This record gives sequence, C-alpha cells and structure tokens, in this order.
Amino acid sequence: MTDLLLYHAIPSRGTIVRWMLEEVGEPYEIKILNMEAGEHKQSEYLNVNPMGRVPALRHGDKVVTETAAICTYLADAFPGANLSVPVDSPLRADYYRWLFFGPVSAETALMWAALGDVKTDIDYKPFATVEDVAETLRGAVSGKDFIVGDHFTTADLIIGGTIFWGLELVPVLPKLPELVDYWSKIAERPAWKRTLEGNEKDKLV
Ligand SMILES: N[C@@H](CCC(=O)N[C@@H](CS)C(=O)NCC(=O)O)C(=O)O
Repeated sequence: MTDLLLYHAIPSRGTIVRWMLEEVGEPYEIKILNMEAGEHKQSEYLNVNPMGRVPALRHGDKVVTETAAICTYLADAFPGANLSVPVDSPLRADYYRWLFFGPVSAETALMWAALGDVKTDIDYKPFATVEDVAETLRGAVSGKDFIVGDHFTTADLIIGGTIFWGLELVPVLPKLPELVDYWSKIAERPAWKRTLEGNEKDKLV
C-alpha cells in the first residue's frame, strides 16, 4: 500500500498525472475507471471527486483534482525530484505563467477550435485563438530545451502535454517547427515513455 493513488482513465488527462508521477519517481498505485461504463459518475468515485471528472489524486488523506494543480502539488510535495523552481527565484514568475497558460489559455483555445468555432455578434472573445497560442508558445520554446530555466520542470510537463494534445491527439495546433522540435525532445524522456507503456498495458479495450 502506497501513499499515492491516481484515479485514471485511458484516454484522459490522467495520462499527464501518470507522467508526473513517473517523473517524481515515488511508488504509486493506479485505479483505472471505466468511463464507458460510467464508473466516474458512480458514488464510489463521486466521493473522491464530486465533479465526476478524471483525474484525481489521493495522497494520504488528501485529495487533489485538476490536472495542473495535481502536478504542481506533486512537484512541491516531492522537492527532491527537482521539478519546480524555488519560491524565491525570479524564474517563479515564468513558472506560474506557463503552469496556468496551459490549462487556461491554451486548452480553452484548443478545445474551442476542436469543437468548431461558434459565431457570435460580438467581435471579441474571452479567450485567445489557437494561432495566438501557437505563436506565444513558439516564442517561449524557440531554441530552448526547457520553457523555464535550465532544467525540466512541471511547466514543461504541462506545456509539453498541451502541445502533444494539440499536435497529435486532436491536431488543431499549427505544426510550427519550434513546437514540433520542443515536443520531440520532451517526448524522449524515459518517464513519458514509461507512461505510454503503462497506459497501453492498463487500457480496458
Ligand atoms: N479541468 C479538469 C478537466 C477534467 C475532465 O474534464 N476530464 C475528462 C477526461 S480528460 C472527464 O473526466 N470527462 C468525463 C465526462 O465527460 O463525463 C482537469 O484538468 O483535470
């Protein structure tokens, strides 16, 4: 019995948390939920996450939900993995920026593009376009191995995961060479490869 339990479904954003757990390197367990069968909407899981959404992480007697929050939490809970930047570092500004840019600005734009643009009478939207997101990310990762500082952090995991989603899973992100190059280097990480292998082994169909 370990302290860490990931509630996961394949495919889902739980893959990002699985990757984070692989990067952290602590023992963990996985509970695979069958979303086709609606297990994520049954009382056993609703007691964990009343939203009935995946993923969720149990750490001891605490539960964390929201993919980026879970990953940020793990980086702080296990500082030995060196997946964060110190609180008093000037890099903390960029670190926060990209941790939030992924799930807020980028994901919203990608989802909206994936679902098809909705026409409105107003000439502005409360979120960015995929083109703006792609250009912003191009500037952030161009010529760099890591989006913040000189080592891999949770910001790379969140932004990398978002780029992967937008380039490969639901390809709505422009295939800018800088984004492809950044993701192809990150995708070489052993923890990412173990994540894909684990998902392959655990998938229900
Ligand atoms: N903002 C949440 C989103 C969680 C979410 O919506 N997860 C999807 C799977 S990727 C889900 O559980 N969907 C269940 C459903 O639509 O019934 C996060 O980042 O964790």
